[in-house]
Amino acid sequence: MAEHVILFTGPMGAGKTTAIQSLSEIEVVRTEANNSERHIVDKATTTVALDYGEILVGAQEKVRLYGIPGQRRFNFMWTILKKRAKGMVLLVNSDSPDPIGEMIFFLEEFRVLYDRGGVVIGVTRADVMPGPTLAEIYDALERTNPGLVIPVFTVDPRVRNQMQNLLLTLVVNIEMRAAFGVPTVARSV
Ligand SMILES: Nc1nc2c(ncn2[C@@H]2O[C@H](COP(=O)(O)OP(=O)(O)OP(=O)(O)O)[C@@H](O)[C@H]2O)c(=O)[nH]1
Ligand SMILES: [Mg+2]
Repeated sequence: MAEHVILFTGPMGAGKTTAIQSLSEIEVVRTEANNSERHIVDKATTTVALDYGEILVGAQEKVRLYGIPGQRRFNFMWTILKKRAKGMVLLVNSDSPDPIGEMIFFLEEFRVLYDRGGVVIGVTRADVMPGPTLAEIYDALERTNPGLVIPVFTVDPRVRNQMQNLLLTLVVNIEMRAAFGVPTVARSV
């Protein structure tokens, strides 16, 4: 059975745990603890180690879904989770103080996942607060990472079919690049 290992990244409160919960066909492994930083993101709990779920796509391809803790103080887990993954769903909440800055930060931090497979970006919580437009996001990507092909969607991680579309786009991207050997762009020249 073919298999994909996908990492959900992005800042605290972007919706990584929610997205994996929406997608997974097995009971999700979650490591939630009380959120001591409610002044920064007002939610009851936060991931402290990882999330894990699974979903089958296409002809019996298993996709392993891992989520990182968004808080920087748990970034030792980022190093561990980064090792196995072959693609990334980067979620950025549009009500963050600096959505574009967060997006560029996580893309830089997990850039190896683009080189190994591919990346899609989901802009979340746009119903809570309108953030940057898709055009502004593509401009920022082109400025900071010229030549990379990264689809961007506005999504609500609570809605399963929106997350399925995002995930399938990533899987198709990864498989096309593997099949046709699309080169990855050099970091900077
Ligand atoms: N209204 C609205 N709520 C959303 C949306 N996306 C996520 N949420 C909510 O925002 C919160 C996101 O929390 P989590 O899924 O725990 O976020 P996380 O990225 O796992 O955060 P950490 O584990 O702390 O890094 C949840 O309460 C979601 O229900 C959205 O598009 N709209
Ligand atoms: Mg989480």
